[in-house]
Amino acid sequence: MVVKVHGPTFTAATRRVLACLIEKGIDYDIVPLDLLNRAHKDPEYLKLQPFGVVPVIEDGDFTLYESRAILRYYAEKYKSEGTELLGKTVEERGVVEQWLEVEGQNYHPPIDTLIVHLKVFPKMGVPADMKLVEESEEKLAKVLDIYEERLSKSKYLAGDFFSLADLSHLPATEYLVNDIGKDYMIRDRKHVSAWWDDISSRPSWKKVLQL
Ligand SMILES: N[C@@H](CCC(=O)N[C@@H](CS)C(=O)NCC(=O)O)C(=O)O
Repeated sequence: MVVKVHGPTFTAATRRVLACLIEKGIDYDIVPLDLLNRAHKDPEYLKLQPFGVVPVIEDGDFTLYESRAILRYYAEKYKSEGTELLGKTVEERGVVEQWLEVEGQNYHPPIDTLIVHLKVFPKMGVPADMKLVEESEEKLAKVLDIYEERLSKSKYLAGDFFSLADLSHLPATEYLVNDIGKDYMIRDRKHVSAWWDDISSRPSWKKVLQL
């Protein structure tokens, strides 16, 4: 069964899903959506994703949205295929889940604000709110200090194995490092920097960036 992934390949949440499918060796077809022309607000698309955001997957008759839910679904469904992304014990699974939550709740939001104000708004001719940018950078710095401490003791976030927790960080960190000029936030922290070099050099991520 080929999985249909609805969403443009430059968006963070779609890239997160694609990285997981590639790690697991699952075949997929991308259904591109023209966000500029608001295809994600089209009634036909809203039948699949009623909140009008990307991505959504169709796997036969089964439909699923929310990128992190999709990661968990495929990592569990194809547990013994491709890269093991959930850990081998319930404790490892618990720690994977912990860092997946940290990514969604603490890491992604300030980066998202930076991307909107430093990349999206300039393209639309909307002035960035520099106070908000500064506050988001401060918030992110505090989060990254915690990551630095964690990664000084553990090669990956959940332990000595690459997992969904690390994978989920790839899209936002890619924008932070290579798109909005905030690479020093990663590079100034030795262990975070080494971790980023490691996870971003995985073939799956290189493939996502080529799509
Ligand atoms: N929590 C959702 C977030 C989805 C999301 O915000 N997608 C963005 C692209 S990364 C989007 O569709 N933006 C278009 C819009 O908000 O109109 C997920 O992880 O799937």
